Amino acid sequence: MSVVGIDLGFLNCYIAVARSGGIETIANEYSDRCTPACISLGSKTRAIGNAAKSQMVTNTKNSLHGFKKLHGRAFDDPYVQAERVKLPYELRKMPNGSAGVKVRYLEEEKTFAIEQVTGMLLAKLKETSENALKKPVADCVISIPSFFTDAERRSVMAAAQVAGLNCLRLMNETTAVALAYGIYKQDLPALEEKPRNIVFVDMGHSAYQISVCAFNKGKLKILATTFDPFLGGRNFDEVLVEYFCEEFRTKYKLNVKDNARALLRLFQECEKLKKLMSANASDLPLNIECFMNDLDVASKMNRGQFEQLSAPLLARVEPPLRALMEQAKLQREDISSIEIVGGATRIPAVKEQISKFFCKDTSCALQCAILSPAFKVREFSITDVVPYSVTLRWKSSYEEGTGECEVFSKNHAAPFSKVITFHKKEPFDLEAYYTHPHEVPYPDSRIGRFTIQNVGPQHYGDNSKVKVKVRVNVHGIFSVANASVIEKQSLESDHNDMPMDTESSCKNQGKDNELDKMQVDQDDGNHKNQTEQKNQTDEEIEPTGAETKTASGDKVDHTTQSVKTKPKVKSIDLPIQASLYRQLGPDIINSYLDNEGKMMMQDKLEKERNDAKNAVEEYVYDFRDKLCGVFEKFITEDDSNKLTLMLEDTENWLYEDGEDQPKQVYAEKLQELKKFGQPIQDRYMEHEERPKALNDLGKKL
Ligand code: ATP
Ligand code: K
Ligand code: MG
Repeated sequence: MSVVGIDLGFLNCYIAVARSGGIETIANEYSDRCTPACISLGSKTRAIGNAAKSQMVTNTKNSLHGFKKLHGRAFDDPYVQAERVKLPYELRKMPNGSAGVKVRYLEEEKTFAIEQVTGMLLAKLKETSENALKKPVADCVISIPSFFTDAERRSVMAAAQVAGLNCLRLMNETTAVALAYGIYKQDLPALEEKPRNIVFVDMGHSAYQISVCAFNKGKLKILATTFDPFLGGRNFDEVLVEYFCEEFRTKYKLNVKDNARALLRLFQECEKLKKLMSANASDLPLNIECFMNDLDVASKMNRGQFEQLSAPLLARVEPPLRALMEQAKLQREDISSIEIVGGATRIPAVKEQISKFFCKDTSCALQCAILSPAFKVREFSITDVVPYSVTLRWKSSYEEGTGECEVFSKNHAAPFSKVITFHKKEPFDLEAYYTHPHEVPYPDSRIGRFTIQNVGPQHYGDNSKVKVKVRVNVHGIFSVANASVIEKQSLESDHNDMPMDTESSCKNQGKDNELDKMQVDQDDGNHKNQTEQKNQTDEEIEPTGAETKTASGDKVDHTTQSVKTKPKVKSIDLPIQASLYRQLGPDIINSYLDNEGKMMMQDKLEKERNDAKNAVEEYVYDFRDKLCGVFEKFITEDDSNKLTLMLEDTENWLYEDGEDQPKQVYAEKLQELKKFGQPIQDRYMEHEERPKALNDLGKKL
C-alpha cells in the first residue's frame, strides 16, 4: 500500500508519492500537478479542485476557498470573524460552537463543518492519487503549518478521517520541505561529522514560516521554527485590491466592495498582476471587462509602486528571521544555505529581504520539487520541534493549592515522551495549556483536561505512586498517553524483600508536601538528585507496552538505565478520561464520513447521468456527419431523410425536455437511435472488412 504525501495548501494542494526510486507529484484529471483548494456546491453535484475554481465567479456564494485556517476554531474566534467579512460565502456557527459554512447544495440550504469541507478536498485528492497509482490509497502524510495548535491539528486529522484517509503523520510544512531537501541532497555530512544547517523559508498564500534544520546523512533535526501566521501572498493581493478599489471609486464611482462577485474578480486579476510584476518591473495593465454596472475598468501599476504600497508587509519579513537565529542560537556564518519555497517568495522584494538578512543569495531548488512528505519517511530520521511551550497544572490531592510545571519548552524536540511521577491518594486532574498565550496565534490557551482515574491510597494509607506519561506525538499533538500506579505487591510475605530506598523515598514524599508534585525526567542533562535516580529505577518497571510506543518514532526520555534487579512491585494501568479542547466526538466524525459517502455517490450518479446524456449528444453529431459521408452508400435516400429528421428531433429534445432527465431516459434514447443506426453501421463495417479480409487471406496464401 503506498503512502501519499499531501501538501494541503491554503490555495494550492499537491500530492507526492514515492515511485520508481524517486519523488513524483501526481497530476490530476486536468494534467495539473496542483489542485486548487476549492469546492463548489451545485444544485446537482459538487465540483472540487480545478472545476470548482472556474465556478468561483459564477457560483460565488457556494464556492468555498480560503478555509484552511478556520480549522479548530470557534465561530466567535476573532480570526474567524475577521475572515467572515472577507469571504464571499457565509460562515455559520456549528452546534459545538465551531466555524462552519452555509451553502445551497442540491437545491437546499446546507451547513457543513470545516472538517467536512476539507474532507471533501482530501477525498478528491485521494481519488486523484488512486487514479494515478491505479490502486486504493488509504495511508497519507498531511502537511500543516508549524504554528497550528492542537485544536487545529486535531481538526485536520478529523478531516482526513472524513475523507476515508488514515493520516500516519501530520508534518509541519517546513519540515516536509526539509525532508524533501534531505532526500534530494546526496552529499550530507556523515553522522559523526558536524551537521549542515539549512534555513527553510516558506511564504505561501496565507502564511510565512521559517525553520532552521541540522542535517546529517539520513537524519534531520529542526532546531527552531518561527512564523508570521498572517503574512502571505494574499496580503499582497489585498494591498493591490485596496488600491484599485479606491481608484475605481473616484475614477468610475464604483463601490466594488459592495459587490462580492466584482470583488472576487478584482482579487483574481490582482493576483495575476502581482505575479506578472515579479517578472517585469515596468508598467503593467489591469483591464477588466464588464466589471460592474456594465462598465469596463482599466488601470496600471509597476513594481516600484507595488513595493511602496506593500512596504508595511515587507517590513514583516525580517523579524521572524531574526527570532529564528536567536532561538537557535546561531550566527549567519553557521548557515550553509537558505532554501526558499512557497509562491509568495517569488516576489522580488520578499526574496531581497531574506537574502539581505542572511547576507547570502537564496536558493530555490525545491521550488518546483514540491513537498514529498511520504517519501522514505521511515528511512529518514526526523526530529521536529514543539512550537509552543506546554504547561501541566494539577490539583494537589490533600491541599487546596494547585501545582504546575512546564512539561515541554518551546522548540523542544518532538515527538517526545516524558514520565512524571505523582504521589496521590485519589483521582486527580491534569490540565494542559500553552504556557505563553500571547505567543500563540489562537485565542484560547487550553489544550485539554486529563483525569487520572482509579487512584486510591496504598495499604497503609500512604500515597500511591502514579506514573504519568505525557507526550507530544508524531502529529505534534500533546496528550497524556498513559498513567499507571506502582503497587507494592503482597506486602506481608515480601516485607523483608521490600527495597528500603523505595520506602524511604515514599516517606520523604509524605513528609514534604512540596514533593507531592512530580519529577519530570528532563532531557536537558540536568543532574538528578538521589531520589530522582531511584525514580528512574522505577522507570524500568513501567509496562513495556509504553516503551513499544517508541517504535512509532517517540523518544522516551531515559536519563539513566538501571541494571538493578526489579523490586517486587507491579504496575497497573489507570484509565484516563480526556476532554480535549474543541475535539470532535467519534460519532460526529462518523456521521460526516457517512455523509461524505452519500455526497460521493450523488456525484457519481450525476456524472453517470451526464455521461449518458453526452453519449446521446455525441451519437447525434457523429451519425449526422457520417450520414453525409461514409454511410451515404449504405442507406436509401428515404431512410436517410427519416434518420436525419430523427437526429434533429433528438438534438432539439436535448435542449428542451431532454435537458434534465434521469440516466435511464438517455440510455433508452440512445438505444432507440441505435435501433435505426446499427444496421447501417453494420453494413458499412461489413463492406470495410471484406476487402481487408480478402487481402489478409491473399497474404496468407
Ligand atoms: P499556504 O502555504 O499559505 O497554505 P499555499 O501553499 O497554497 O498557501 P503557495 O502555492 O505556496 O501557497 O503560493 C501561492 C501564493 O504565491 C499566491 O499568493 C500566489 O499569488 C503567489 N505566487 C505564485 N507565483 C508567484 C509569482 N511568480 N510572483 C508572486 N507571487 C506568486
Ligand atoms: K501549497
Ligand atoms: Mg504552502
